[in-house]
Amino acid sequence: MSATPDLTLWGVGTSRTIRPHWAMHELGLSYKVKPIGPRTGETKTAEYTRLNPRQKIPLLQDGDFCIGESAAIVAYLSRTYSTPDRSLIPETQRELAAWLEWCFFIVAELDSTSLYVMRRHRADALGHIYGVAPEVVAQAGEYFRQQLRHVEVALADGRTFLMGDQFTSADILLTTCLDWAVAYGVCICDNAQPYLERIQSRAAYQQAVAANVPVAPITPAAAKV
Ligand SMILES: N[C@@H](CCC(=O)N[C@@H](CS)C(=O)NCC(=O)O)C(=O)O
Repeated sequence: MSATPDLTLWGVGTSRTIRPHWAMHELGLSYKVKPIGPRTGETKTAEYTRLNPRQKIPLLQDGDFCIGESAAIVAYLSRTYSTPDRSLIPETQRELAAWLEWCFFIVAELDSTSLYVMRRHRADALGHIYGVAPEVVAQAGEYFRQQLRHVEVALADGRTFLMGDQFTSADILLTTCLDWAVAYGVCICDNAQPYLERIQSRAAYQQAVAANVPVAPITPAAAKV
């Protein structure tokens, strides 16, 4: 690996695209941005499809290496570019396993099974494609609240971050889901609210929010909410 990485991040404007922006700001990495947005047709161009046949954002190019899936990109950045001073990943094997457990839990239960289901079936989001289904949206919101109890239990011991004293990329994944839930009017639990405010005060979070803004306005149906 070269001393100065050649990083390009494709994608802005959603709860998934902000994750790698944020990880790179936490790690102090310089990178180029290709500000393509969701549902704009920009993920379907020949150039982009060659890089990412799945035609989804975000996508990271690190030199000649490409990786998609926001959680995988964040894990890759965490493992490749953490330093003793700036680390997004725990050190011991067991802590690493617990970190992975949180990452999979957040992506599977909070993002895919709850929030993305809401997105697909809300009238103001992708309901025009997948069908407007208020009952499904309500159930998915309730499922989110149930699953969030596991986070609340973990935070109830007074820890600062999901893994304790160390901020890791699991916190990046969780915060983006909490932001998304708040935007959808899902009540987040008592311990999650102060946690969210604590994390949102991080400089790297605010830099990522600024970096994740689309160049042209994204229509409500395409945006994260
Ligand atoms: N599981 C993927 C989901 C990526 C995804 O669905 N991205 C959407 C935007 S949030 C997308 O690119 N949709 C295709 C498009 O907008 O053209 C991840 O976390 O990266």
